[in-house]
Amino acid sequence: MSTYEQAKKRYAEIGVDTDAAIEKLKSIPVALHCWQGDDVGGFDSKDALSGGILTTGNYPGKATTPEQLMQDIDKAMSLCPGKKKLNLHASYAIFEPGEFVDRDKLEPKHFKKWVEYAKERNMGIDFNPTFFSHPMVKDGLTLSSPDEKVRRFWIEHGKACIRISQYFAEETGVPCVMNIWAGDGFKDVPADRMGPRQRYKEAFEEIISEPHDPALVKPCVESKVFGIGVESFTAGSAEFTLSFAATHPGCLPLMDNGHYHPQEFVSDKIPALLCFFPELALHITRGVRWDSDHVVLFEDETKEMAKEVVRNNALDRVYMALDFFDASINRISAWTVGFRSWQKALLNAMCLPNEQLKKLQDEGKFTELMVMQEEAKMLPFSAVWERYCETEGVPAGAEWFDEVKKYEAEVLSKRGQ
Ligand SMILES: [Mn+2]
Repeated sequence: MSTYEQAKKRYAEIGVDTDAAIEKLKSIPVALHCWQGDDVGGFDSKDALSGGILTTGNYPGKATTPEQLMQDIDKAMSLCPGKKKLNLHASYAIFEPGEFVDRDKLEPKHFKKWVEYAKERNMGIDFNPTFFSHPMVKDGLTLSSPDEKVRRFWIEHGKACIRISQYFAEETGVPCVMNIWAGDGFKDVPADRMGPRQRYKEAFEEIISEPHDPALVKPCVESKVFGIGVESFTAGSAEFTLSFAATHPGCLPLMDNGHYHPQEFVSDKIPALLCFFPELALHITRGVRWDSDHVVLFEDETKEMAKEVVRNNALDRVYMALDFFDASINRISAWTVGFRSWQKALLNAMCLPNEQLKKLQDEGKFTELMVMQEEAKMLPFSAVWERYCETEGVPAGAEWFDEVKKYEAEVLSKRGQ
């Protein structure tokens, strides 16, 4: 018997069908974020990264053109099993030589090359207006600014992004999740906490009033606890965005697991929101002591988040996207480790005896529950993972890194930076 056949038999004994888990996972899209490839640089502005977020590190070989970024995304995706979706920021607009429009004037045509790229690869596209790294961010504020000119500029940007999201969905045939996150806030103690939030609320409302098909465009609002340089106040706090989503049908809450206090867990928040929202969205990341956006690893909280999506039968209600950026390591490896880790977490969750465990809890058999949950950690999961990778035509083990090393020698190291 092969290693997989043995593992399959072992899992069958506890009522888990590993073949079915593998087949199911192949159909579940996960969005890969373009911004790991160039440290959130984008193509539309030479402004340094700002808005409360920060990349650290200077690993050589980052993409500096759309062609390079696309080539790098292809390389990373070729090493990852599973169904992919592309996640773009508005700052990744591609202009013709000599052409430029500011963010309030962006049009679908500025993303035509991305659409062609996605269609050739049979992928949908998710989208994000870019409310940072731009001279119109005034005193750390965009949509919540008291300056009407500033606020108007960013509202027009948001509306342009709704139109572009509609274009993505129509072209690819896949709904586009459009996430609104702005780092608006104050470094020090504000005198007015409600005014900025009231303006932020009205700005959100204007943006989502832009005509769109709610079946094709899924506007989301993402919260945050604080950012670099805006430590004392964040307009889009958890209560703010959650309340907004709850009171605006068609608008989804988006939880980024780096955007809460370090002892809060998004795994616990997922089922809470599933009780109320038909759909929600996730940014999957790894915060080390703060919203550090480290590469996602196959670790406890990652596994726990995946379990909450899988065992609540919510794979078709939760839009999953990765969101991290580490400039200190090979960026293809960063993408690959992160994407593979979330795939492992989903597959692991699908290979647990979830119904049995739930039954033990409901029957108050907490001793048995602890024993079984601990024993489940030692099931031969690696054999199932290897089979999944084989059927997806990607390396099952660390040999994927040989491909990255080759790519670094042949492609990345030749980029003059
Ligand atoms: Mn995020």
